[in-house]
Amino acid sequence: MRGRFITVEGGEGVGKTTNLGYIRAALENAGKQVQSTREPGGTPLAEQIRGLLLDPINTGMSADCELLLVFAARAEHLAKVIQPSLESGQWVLCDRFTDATYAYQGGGRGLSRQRISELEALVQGALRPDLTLLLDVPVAIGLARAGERGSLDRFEQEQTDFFERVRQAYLERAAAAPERYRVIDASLTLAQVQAQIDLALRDILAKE
Ligand code: Z5A
Repeated sequence: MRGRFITVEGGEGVGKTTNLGYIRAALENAGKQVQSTREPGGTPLAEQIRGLLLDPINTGMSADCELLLVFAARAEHLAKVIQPSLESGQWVLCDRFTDATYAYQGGGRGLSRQRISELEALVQGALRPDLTLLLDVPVAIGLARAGERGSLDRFEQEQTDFFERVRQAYLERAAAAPERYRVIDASLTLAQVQAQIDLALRDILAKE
């Protein structure tokens, strides 16, 4: 049986990395084989594209170049990891996917959603996540949490209004398709965040 595709999304410092291991363990405890991966990246070539996207040396990259690099990495990731894993029955747990493109390149950079959706159709065909956990925190909290790390990548150097647009784009997408998204209030304590994640996973696991 084909596996399920779960994505974890959110802006800066919302706690995706912190919670991915927890989500993986919850799925494995339910008897699922899990392939964890991330975007941009997930294959050697796509990780090289990630390097181009995040490197501050590329400040000033055109928004269209950024968009096409994101989808180039995604095409490789889908062909080499996501599709084969799903077809072999594994559950794929992905740190960011195309919702991030709508949020960062659409909301943040102001690119046309129509153009993003055309590339989405070209690269993904009908494939969409079965469940998207959107970890949501006010931008100031996320930036404060992320700011505790060292050097900033090319996206992290953006200003607060960029991240506000990213957040709004995510929330609008979640509101438009509530059957696919679970919005998690990630401003709460880790235990409270993980209780919400448990609830969200219970639904998809119950459908099996
Ligand atoms: N990007 C794009 O533009 N278009 C696309 O299509 C895709 C991606 C797919 C790389 O993403 C960049 O790619 C991303 C968008 C762009 N750029 N940005 N910005 P990434 O996922 O690799 O990088 P990130 O967004 O910078 O992730 P992050 O900052 O590492 O955030 P996080 O993983 O969500 O947070 P964290 O590291 O788990 O937590 C941050 C801190 O908060 C840490 O100290 C935790 O201990 C703490 N934390 C976490 N949860 C809590 C709670 N509940 N309470 C208190 N403290 C907490």
